[in-house]
Amino acid sequence: RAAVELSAAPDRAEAAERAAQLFEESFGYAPDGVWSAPGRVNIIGEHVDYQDGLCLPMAISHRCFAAAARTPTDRLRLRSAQDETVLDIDARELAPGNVTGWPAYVAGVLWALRARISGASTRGMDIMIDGQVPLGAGLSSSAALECASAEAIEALLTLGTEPLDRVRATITAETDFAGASTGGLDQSASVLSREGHALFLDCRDFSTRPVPWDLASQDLALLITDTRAEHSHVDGEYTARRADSETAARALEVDTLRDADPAQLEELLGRIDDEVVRRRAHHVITEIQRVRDFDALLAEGTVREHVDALGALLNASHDSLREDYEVTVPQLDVAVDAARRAGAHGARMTGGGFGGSTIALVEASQAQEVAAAIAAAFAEQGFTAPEFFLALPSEGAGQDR
Ligand code: GAF
Repeated sequence: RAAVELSAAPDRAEAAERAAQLFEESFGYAPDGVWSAPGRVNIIGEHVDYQDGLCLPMAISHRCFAAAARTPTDRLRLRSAQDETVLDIDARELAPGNVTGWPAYVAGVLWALRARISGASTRGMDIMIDGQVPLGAGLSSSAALECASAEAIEALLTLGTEPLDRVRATITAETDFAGASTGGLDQSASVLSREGHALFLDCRDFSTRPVPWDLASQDLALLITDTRAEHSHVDGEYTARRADSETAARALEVDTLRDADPAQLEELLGRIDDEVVRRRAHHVITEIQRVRDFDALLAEGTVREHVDALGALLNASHDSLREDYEVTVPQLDVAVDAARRAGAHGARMTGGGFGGSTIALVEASQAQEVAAAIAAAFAEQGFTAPEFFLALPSEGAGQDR
């Protein structure tokens, strides 16, 4: 089989330098600083964040950079290295609906952060975005954009917010300003992740705990496959799944499915009349339990020591998302099947689904082979060629220079 490329993210320091240069070329003066935030993969705990569930994401090495400066005007001026759309708006007049496209994800953060702080400055700023998280790959390029912007805005306006305030503001920006539904998984991962660790996230209160996830020292790797099947969860399917899970919670007379006891699963499911809603509930309740089980294994030993059991949980998560939650597409299923057949310990889709990426837990020495097997399966099916990355657990949002 032909060797495939496992793409690496650009070097962080070099990318920050580039963002500063782009700012200077575009605005004609040097920025006050450069801030960045990473994309993420979710290792396990999918489509549970909006039901107060548990998730285990990690930040990846691909980041979005924001070079920015405070200005003595009232204007918010936004530019991007990836898109020609520019924004130049009176910063005092930001309101949901008056900014569209990618700038809404930045302007919305300014709007949401200011709303949290009484008497916050409304002075203007210039921001140049350089997004290095692959777009449309389900790796949270929009959360990275929001969270890099939040770091820059916090620093420029010295608002005094804590990381968790920024998580909440970026969620509000996405749901109330940009108009895309989201449960908070992506923003939490982008802001709160620690290098070398996965992030145990309790979506009930967004409390977190770093979980050691150093695969490289254990000769293991997490292979990301961007299936290149365009995904978009601004569309109706994501909203429909949320609605189904809310219907299930009402049928079970709980606030959210987090409160449904997995030990009573069969009895609880028996109380849901609608067959589709019952399957949706089955996914959410069992997925939250899988995160507990995954976390318990990691608390008890290394990934290497529990690699088979961890892999089995990843597989079960994908199968549940395919059969019960119905958020996979053929590209996701083919990538997962090919990875498993090529010897991955476990593989699953990651993120919202309907396209996007998969992850596979593999022996480091077999990453190439597994990627080649996925590429071959895609060629056989006539799918667009996928792209591959290694997921290295990276640091959350912060200042670069
Ligand atoms: C998308 C959403 F933005 C997240 O909030 C989460 O619901 C995820 O899909 C599914 O786990 O990434």
